[in-house]
Amino acid sequence: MGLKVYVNGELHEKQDARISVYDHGLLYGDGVFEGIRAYNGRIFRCKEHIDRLFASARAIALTMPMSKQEVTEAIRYTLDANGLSDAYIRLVVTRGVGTLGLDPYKCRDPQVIIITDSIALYPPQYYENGLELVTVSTVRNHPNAINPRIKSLNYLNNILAKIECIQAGLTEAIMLNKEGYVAECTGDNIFVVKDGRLMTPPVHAGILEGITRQVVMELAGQAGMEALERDMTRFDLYVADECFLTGTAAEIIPVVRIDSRQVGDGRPGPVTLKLLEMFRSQTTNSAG
Ligand code: PXG
Repeated sequence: MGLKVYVNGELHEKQDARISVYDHGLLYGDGVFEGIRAYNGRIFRCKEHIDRLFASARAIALTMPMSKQEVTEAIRYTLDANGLSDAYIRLVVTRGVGTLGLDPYKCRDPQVIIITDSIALYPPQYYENGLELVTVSTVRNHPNAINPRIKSLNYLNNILAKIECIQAGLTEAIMLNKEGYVAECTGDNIFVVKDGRLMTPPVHAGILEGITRQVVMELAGQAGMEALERDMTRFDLYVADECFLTGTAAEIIPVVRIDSRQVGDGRPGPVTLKLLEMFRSQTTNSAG
């Protein structure tokens, strides 16, 4: 039996799981999503992901057709039906079927889709040798246009930045906000270590409030490190002792080169590696 996908309360074989071409999720990118992981059968930071999904939906005036508890149970149900204990969970809520016009109020039936699949892990050399990043010219969405705090189905801002870095031969891009401050990468938050302190851009810089970012700030506190949210320019990245990215898929990935400048000594740094070790012990033990 193949993979089963949850669509509005029912499981379908992957190839039979479908939604309408009149769904505004497709026609307008009108909807929200989450990317979640399960480790050893446990849904990592489940409450935080569900809360963020509901906040994203509220922000775009999409009334969720299920309660938080029902969504959580549906994720569990889908994982169990697929016999998955280590998994990537893609939770998608579309505005639903409407007319060929923008009006979201004509869409009466939001679609809830849950895909659970095996995780495409990043190659181990990313963790061993670190990543190279480049700052791209695509500016991160202005919070008063589409707030990056909304994890919406419209990811074109990030995709345009991704195209730029792939064309430069790299896999991840640094996006600045309209003021020129560092915001985040296309699918990851960014941190630097400077003089023993951890720094990451604040939410007002125009970022997704990453759940891995939050976990890392907690871990830094446990390790007795100061973790600060600070407006940063590229200068702060260039002079950092260490740099790393955080995200559900990436966990914590060291960064060793930015805009052709070596970061620190050009190797994944001790603070980054310590936080990665702490993070991995959270996901392998029961605490997550
Ligand atoms: N910034 C952006 C723009 C993201 O999309 C993060 C930061 C990190 O957030 P979390 O909560 O994951 O720590 C993200 C996360 C995918 C995929 O399949 C994307 C994300 C996460 C998981 C899967 O594209 N983005």
